[in-house]
Amino acid sequence: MQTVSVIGLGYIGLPTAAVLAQAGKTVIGVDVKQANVDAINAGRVPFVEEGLETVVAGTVAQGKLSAQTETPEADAYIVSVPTPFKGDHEADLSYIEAAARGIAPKLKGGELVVLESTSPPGATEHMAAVILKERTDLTDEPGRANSLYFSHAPERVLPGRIMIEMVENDRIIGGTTAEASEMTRELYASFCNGELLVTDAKTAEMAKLTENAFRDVNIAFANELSIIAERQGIDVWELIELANHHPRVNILQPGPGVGGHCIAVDPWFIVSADREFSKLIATARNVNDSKPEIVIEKVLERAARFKAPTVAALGIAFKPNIDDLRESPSRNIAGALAERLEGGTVLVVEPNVDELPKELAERDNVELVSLEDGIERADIVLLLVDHDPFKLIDRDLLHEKIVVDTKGLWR
Ligand code: SAJ
Repeated sequence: MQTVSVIGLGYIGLPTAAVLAQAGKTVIGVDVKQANVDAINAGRVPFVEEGLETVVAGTVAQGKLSAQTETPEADAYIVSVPTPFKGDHEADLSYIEAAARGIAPKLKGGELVVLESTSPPGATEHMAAVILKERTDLTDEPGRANSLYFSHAPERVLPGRIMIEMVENDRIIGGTTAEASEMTRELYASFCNGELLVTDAKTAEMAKLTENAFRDVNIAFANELSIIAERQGIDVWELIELANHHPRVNILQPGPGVGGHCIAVDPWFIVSADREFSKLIATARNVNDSKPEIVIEKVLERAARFKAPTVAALGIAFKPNIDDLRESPSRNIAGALAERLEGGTVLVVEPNVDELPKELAERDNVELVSLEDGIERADIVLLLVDHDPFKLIDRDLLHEKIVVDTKGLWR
């Protein structure tokens, strides 16, 4: 497996392509966006991820990494495309199907096709079925000249630490056959120093969803506590800190809601696979999704005493110290306040971006401002994300302000 094609050059696909190229493979990345393809071929990365651009620039210069819009012939394919929702929180597999149809005509027999996208149970077999339907001359029975090999190898890297975790994390590998698992293990061993844990495809799919559902349920517990504690007049941060001294208690941190494209999404794939028995997982999702409205109402209540309230919304990324605004509860809170604050203004402070997302930019009562400017002009300072620069502010600046601190940063 010398030539590897990575389909989908996003937050996961591009780092995967880069580390494979760094490990000596010839990597041809595929993306539908011509602008991304051009950027990568020029050694540039179309988004922020610590340490990635150096590896992309280096491997492109060495001729080990290139990008194109057409699926090429390769020894192995890694599918890393989005799995968004459709209908009632069900997984939309159309991007996986499109990738599979792009790969099918290029196959000769002997190739490995790995699904990396987070997927509901059964998606790897579905991808295999799409390819085999197009190529009735090929088979998934191992050991023949015309055999294909399919597996799932979910990524588990944390945005902001992708280049480290891609190499260091243990990895789950689930083939639809033992032979497919073994080929996948061999491919990932070329760059992954973590343990490579082999199972079947469906268990691998479920394992990834389970990890994120576990975290979501734990955050929901913290968020539920934050609601109860506030009503009881208790500081939730102190409460959690104290409880966490118990040797077997480790509660996560509450906040304005759960964002990103993983923790807020993946648990629904378990729910949609078995609605009847996923009660806890579904409830946790709903608790976390209820948090933004609670924050909005608290700010509206505080703002009622002002004729033309000005709220500084500190942070609209989905978590600290990144520029990723996708599925961000803070961004939605800023938008909702702009809409619902009568005669009000929202000053967005987000040190990780240069411009506001469209729905905020097009409102005339929303501005992107510096931290100093935002605090100075605000009646209400609403802390939404615990970005590092917010930790260090001079607390005296907050004296005259109404402060709503959703992360307990300034306790
Ligand atoms: N959050 C809290 N309280 C906490 C921790 C997080 O409110 O105590 C919020 C964050 O602010 C954010 C959301 O949860 O809005 C998710 O952030 P995160 O840091 O928990 O996770 P992600 O989405 O960046 O990455 C997760 C990781 N999964 C786990 O930790 C189990 C990562 O390892 C996965 O690779 C990634 O999902 C993915 O791609 O699935």
